[in-house]
Amino acid sequence: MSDQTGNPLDDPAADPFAIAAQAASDIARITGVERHDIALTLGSGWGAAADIIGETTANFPATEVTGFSAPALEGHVGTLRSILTPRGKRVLVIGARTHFYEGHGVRRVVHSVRTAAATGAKTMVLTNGAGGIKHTWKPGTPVLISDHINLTAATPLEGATFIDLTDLYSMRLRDLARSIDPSLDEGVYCQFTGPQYETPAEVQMAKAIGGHIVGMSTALEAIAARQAGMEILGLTLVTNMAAGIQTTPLSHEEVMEAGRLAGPVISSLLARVIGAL
Ligand code: 8IG
Repeated sequence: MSDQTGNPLDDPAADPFAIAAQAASDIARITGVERHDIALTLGSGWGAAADIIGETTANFPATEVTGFSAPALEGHVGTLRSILTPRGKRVLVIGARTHFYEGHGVRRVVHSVRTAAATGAKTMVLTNGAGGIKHTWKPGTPVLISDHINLTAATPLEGATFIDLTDLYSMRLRDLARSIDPSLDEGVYCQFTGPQYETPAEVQMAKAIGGHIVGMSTALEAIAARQAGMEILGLTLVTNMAAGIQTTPLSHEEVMEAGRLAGPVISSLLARVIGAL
């Protein structure tokens, strides 16, 4: 049974993996594709990449799939796509991220990842837009995620589920991405809860504990992807210098604009990486 929101994940007694399996069968029915090989979550700034990865064979609202919620934010497209790459791989493109700050709980945040795993995907590519702490990263710089620090005080794991997170962001896939763009830098992603951006003091804390990127997604999703046995590639578009690193205030418009400007470059990067997987 679902509660009045109509989302079955909101029933505490429900099994989130059974709901993900149902979602995967919805996707197979809608797309006519029995199994996907790769899943790709598109974050802020990465949206245009889907168009050049391959041939879109299905494009549909995420809300047609069990457990998915309507998009909360401009710049986050609430659609799912099935793409066939030139080399014959099936890519499930998730343009419908649910953020932790929406307050629907971690099960909903990681549902797309669990669904991707249930469709058969062995590789999870997580992209996001975020703030950069390194001064050398100007807005519009893509960087690889090398590791994360989860500052949400939440986890997608339930009960005594001990999961190893060594090499969470696969060295093999980072090397593969660097073979396509040797200039790619990498850094540690700190997931804050949001939705407010950090204070300058919080950015200094993130820096002091070993962080290089501040954002509001990805870490919880990566944990769920690892639990599901997937190999993970994390890519950040630095859309802004983190608060206090630059002297002017952060604005959502600035973030969207940096995404627009960097769009063509990072889209071709992402398409080439996906093509090489
Ligand atoms: I786009 O500076 C984007 N998302 N936490 N901080 C956090 N999230 C972000 C930022 C940022 N920029």
